[in-house]
Amino acid sequence: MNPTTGKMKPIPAGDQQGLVERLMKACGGAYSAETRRKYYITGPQWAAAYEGHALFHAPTRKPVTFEEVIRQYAEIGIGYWCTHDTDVIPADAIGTPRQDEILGRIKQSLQSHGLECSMVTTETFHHAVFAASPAAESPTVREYASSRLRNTVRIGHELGAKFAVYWPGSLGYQVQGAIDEVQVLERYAEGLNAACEEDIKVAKEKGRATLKHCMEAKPFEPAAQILLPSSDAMLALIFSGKLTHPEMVGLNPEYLHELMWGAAPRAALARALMCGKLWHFDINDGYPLKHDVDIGVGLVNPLDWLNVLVLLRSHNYNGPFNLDFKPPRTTSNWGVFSVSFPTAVDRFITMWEMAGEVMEDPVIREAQQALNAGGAVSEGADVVAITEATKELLTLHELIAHRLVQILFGQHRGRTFFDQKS
Ligand code: 3MF
Ligand code: MG
Ligand code: MG
Repeated sequence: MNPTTGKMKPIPAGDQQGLVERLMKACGGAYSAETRRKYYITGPQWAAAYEGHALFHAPTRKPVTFEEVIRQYAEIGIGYWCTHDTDVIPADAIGTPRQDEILGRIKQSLQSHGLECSMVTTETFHHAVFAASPAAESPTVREYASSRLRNTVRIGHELGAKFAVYWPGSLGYQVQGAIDEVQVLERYAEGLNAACEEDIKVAKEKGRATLKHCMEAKPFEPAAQILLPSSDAMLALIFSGKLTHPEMVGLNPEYLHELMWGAAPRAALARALMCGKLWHFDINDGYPLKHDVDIGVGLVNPLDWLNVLVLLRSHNYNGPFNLDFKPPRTTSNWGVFSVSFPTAVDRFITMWEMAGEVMEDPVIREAQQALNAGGAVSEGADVVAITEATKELLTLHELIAHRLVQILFGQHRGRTFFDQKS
């Protein structure tokens, strides 16, 4: 039966929040704020304050202050907050007494709501000054970009952050030929070096540990061609010999940014883990080979997400899970905090718990042990004998995939749809 056919009585505007609230309750399965706070889940200022605007889109929501975001995160149970410098400090107030005044208000807000600032990041992609990228030809633009990065490091220490993230945004070009890519990359590395040097200095003054500097790649947008399009490209930069402190620089992969170029996100994360550089992780969802749609975690690829979390749990990833998604334009200001964020957090926690079940599952465990034990062959066996020896075992690959889907569906807990044959 299609509920959208037939004449429905219009819902008065004043009744709509109540309806959404009632259906949210009917969904059931919400975690308490206390439980949510146990996870290292971080909420960005920009995600909650996103007004729904884009190149072809006018805003659909009203501006939201950091006080409101912090208050709402606290209520939901998101224990950590992060921000770009210009999300909270207007560009013309950066580095002025106004900045100190704003930082004072942020600290007060965080403190009174029991939140911590986990991460700070520099916006080097939105303002017109970065039209030719933060590593532009003009030395004055580069010096300005460097001063912004250094300033963000100081903000990070002031707010008690442990991480600084760098998404280079417009590091690339629309039309080819004007820039020398090698030179631009070297100049970009100089900016990072300046941030690390500043960090060492400030950390010493404040008696704090240095920040973890995390690079974030995205394959397309906002430049037509991007010089560091993937986490692997970022690893090449880190290990290029151009960084003065490569030990201070790691990665902040974003799930969708890897999926966008067609990567298997799990494999991209595995390469970062192998290099000891998976320090921070932006969690969201979307589609391969499309633009950056920043959908809430688990809404598109829950099975892949389950597998990603199994990998991260298996390798003891203990960094932040940063909710870098965009509440859809169809969600209201009220809906951002009553539906978008709590449901994103709850899907994450559910998938995290399911990943634990996968790791404990006796079927998967026995299948994996058998695969790793391999088949028995006699000494000096030839290629045919070696192949034959594991032939039946390899069917377990498909069986494991089936079992993972069963866990996702809850069938391992006895969920049935109709007659289940024993
Ligand atoms: C862009 C992003 C950015 C980065 C942010 C962190 C606006 O696609 O993902 O979010 O995550 O700049 O530094
Ligand atoms: Mg994104
Ligand atoms: Mg991101």
